[in-house]
Amino acid sequence: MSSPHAPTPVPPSTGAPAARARQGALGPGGRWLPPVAGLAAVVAGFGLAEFAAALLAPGASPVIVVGSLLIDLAPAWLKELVISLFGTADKVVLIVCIAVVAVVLAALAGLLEYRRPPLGRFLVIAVGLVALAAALTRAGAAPLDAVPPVVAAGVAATLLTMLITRLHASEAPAAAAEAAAAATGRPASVTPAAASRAAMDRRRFLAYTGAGAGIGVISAIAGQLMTAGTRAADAARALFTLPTAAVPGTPVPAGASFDIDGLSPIITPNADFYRIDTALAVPRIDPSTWTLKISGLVENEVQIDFAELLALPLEESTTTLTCVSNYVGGDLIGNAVWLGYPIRELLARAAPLAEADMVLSRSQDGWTASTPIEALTDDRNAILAVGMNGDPLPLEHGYPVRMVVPGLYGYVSATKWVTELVVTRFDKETAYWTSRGWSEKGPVKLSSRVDVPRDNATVSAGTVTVAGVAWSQHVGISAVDVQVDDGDWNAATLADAISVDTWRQWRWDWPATAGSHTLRVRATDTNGEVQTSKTADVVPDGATGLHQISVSVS
Ligand SMILES: Nc1nc2c(c(=O)[nH]1)N[C@H]1C(S)=C(S)[C@@H](COP(=O)(O)O)O[C@H]1N2
Ligand SMILES: [Mo]
Repeated sequence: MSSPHAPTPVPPSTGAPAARARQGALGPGGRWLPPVAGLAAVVAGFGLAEFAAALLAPGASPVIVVGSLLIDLAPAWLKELVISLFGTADKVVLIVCIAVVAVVLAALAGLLEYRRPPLGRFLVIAVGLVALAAALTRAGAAPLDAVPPVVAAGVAATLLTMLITRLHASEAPAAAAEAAAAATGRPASVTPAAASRAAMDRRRFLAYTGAGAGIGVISAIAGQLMTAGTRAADAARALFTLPTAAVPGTPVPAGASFDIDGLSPIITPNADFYRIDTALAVPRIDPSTWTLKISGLVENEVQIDFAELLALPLEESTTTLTCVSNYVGGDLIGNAVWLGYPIRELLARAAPLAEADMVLSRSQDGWTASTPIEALTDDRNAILAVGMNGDPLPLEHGYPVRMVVPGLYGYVSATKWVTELVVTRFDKETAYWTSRGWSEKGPVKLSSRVDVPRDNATVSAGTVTVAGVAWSQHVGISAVDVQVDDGDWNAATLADAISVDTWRQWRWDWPATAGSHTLRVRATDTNGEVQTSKTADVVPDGATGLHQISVSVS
């Protein structure tokens, strides 16, 4: 019987001394442990990131985000090659490729961390940074989209460090013994206490590896289950072909746009359209489950589903949408061609009672807006919109159905993800923003903006094009004037109007002289009202004042 402190011989190994020392206590097959640790760490990070994405940033799961980036970056010939080889399975092929690359990188990170710490961690963090950049540069990226990649890299790097540290600890005694043996020429030996500590470290290493991988797989599955509804909405939107308009809108006249660099395009592309809402995660509604209910002070309650809405004669209209929080010169404004059905027709079916003066619209996530009933029943194009610039409504702009009401700020009219209209009275109910200090009524104020030159730009003396947009919804713009410093007002040239409900471009050729100048713009509406120079804050019912910019002329 050997004493607890008697050295235990290590079984002779067959490799060269150097290789044996490196292999340490891992024994045959042990060289797989570092790459396996790398994989477990990455699976844990990836799984928790999927879970975080499902909770906070649906649509920003690392695979989707990196995949979309690769799709955008891939040269045209490669895309065509993949599509010609794999057809509609191209996305599956892409995801399989990403998975293979991820497995290789994970194994490599494990090896690097084992052989040359902290290179493995660095590799994981570098890949995380690429995913982070991909997440934040996507069109419509939200700050929360940063969470999944940060979680992925943070969890993977931490777990990898822990696992490899255990692994090194588990083989330290044997490695030390082998090193001593090589130095003394005597057979290598490890004390039983050290050997049992090593065995314990080894068991811990294996347990943590398994636990990490297990947690990763379970969180990824949980994330997938949580976003099943999301995917139904996304898939439905992707398959949805917008019906054609039964009533086409006024075509945008060719003369509505000036070709001037930096001037806002007359129609704002969906990807550039401002977004304002209280939704932390964009509501995802499966349109096959969507209904709109009209109730309250009505003779007949009305309910309509998505298929019924699409079957109605849809109308196209171009309407500018703007936010009450838009400061003078701000960019919370856009103009789109909407496709939808007049709300007035649906309200007529419900037959509102005479006492009703307001419609409280409610979104799927519980946001509300209070709209004067006459704005929804008069002849303006107040619609339940399903299309925006020829596409189904983007998810963040209200898919599948939102309201668009010309002439009113968004907070009192433009309910996205709308599911309910309650016909009621202003003295009975308030809405989300009107119960938080904003005005009950929110007509859009007459305003104008200089787009070119940019504020603080430097231009050369001579003729300088000054241009921008002006709007007076539901009334129309009749004139725009520009003032340089405190000089006279100069009449700008107006582009053609689409309708009184859209903004209008203007331009003026400025004979610019050297020095620093201030340019100021002022619009006049078709009622002869001149835009006020009196400044008002955005609270409670929209900013006023004149937009001015500074330009230095050299
Ligand atoms: N469901 C819902 N709809 C909403 C909001 C919101 O927070 N939730 N914000 C409103 C506000 S304040 C504005 S200005 C417009 C903005 O619409 P957009 O994001 O499509 O530009 O949506 C309106 N509709
Ligand atoms: Mo708004």
